[in-house]
Amino acid sequence: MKRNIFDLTGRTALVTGSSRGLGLAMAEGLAEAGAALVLNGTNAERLAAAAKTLRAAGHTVHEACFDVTDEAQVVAAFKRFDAEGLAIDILVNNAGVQFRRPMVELETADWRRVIETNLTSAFVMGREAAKRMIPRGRGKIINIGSLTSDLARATVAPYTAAKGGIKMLTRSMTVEWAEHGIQANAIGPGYMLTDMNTPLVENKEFNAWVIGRTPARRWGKPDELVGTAVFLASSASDYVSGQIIYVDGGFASVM
Ligand code: GCO
Repeated sequence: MKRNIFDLTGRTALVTGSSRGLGLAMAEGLAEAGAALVLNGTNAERLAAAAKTLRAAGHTVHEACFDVTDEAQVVAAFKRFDAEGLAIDILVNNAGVQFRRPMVELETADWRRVIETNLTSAFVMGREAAKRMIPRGRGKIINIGSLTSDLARATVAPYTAAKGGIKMLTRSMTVEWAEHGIQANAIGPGYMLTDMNTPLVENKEFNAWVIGRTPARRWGKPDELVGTAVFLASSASDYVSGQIIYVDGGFASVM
């Protein structure tokens, strides 16, 4: 029987920021497709709780508690993976923060923090992963973008700049690494029901705007990213690279 091209059995997936929210939802979906997981976060207790739940579901889960914005911690983490014989086949750069403030009121330190977390960390993680993927001749990198990878909204300039950068970093990864069997792509989530967006959901005016502006007339659910994540993590996407796939209820496609 022809192999299931979406099967991730035998592959190991590292998902940054995966103790909750979109990262945890995608990690669970990759595990259900057969992948072993490396969960990442900076809160050891939250990470352990997420790992316990996924292990209880029968999945193979490693925990990697480190800060993706700290280059030394990232380099050390990959050296630990090397020492443990843990080959990262799939990297999902999901870790991110949001900070909403008009630019004229925005401190440079807050700008830098968002850029470091949402963009620079994806570069550093990607570089360390690619150093190991290139000799193996294969790898999957999935960068998590946003509607703001293409569309700007007021008060989220650093997030928008970072997510726009994620789209072009994905293409830079493609131009340098595709010949080595690495496919780098991005997912652009629409307005999703996450902790980060709770203030928006609870704001009646903003909630009404999202519902009216989104053709599907609803917020997205984190597990609605799983299908695209599994596709981009699997051999089904071996000839796809440099793309950003919007999972947004149609938001980015209409005026
Ligand atoms: C915001 C939201 C958005 C969404 C998402 C949309 O303040 O507008 O946080 O940025 O989270 O990124 O794709």
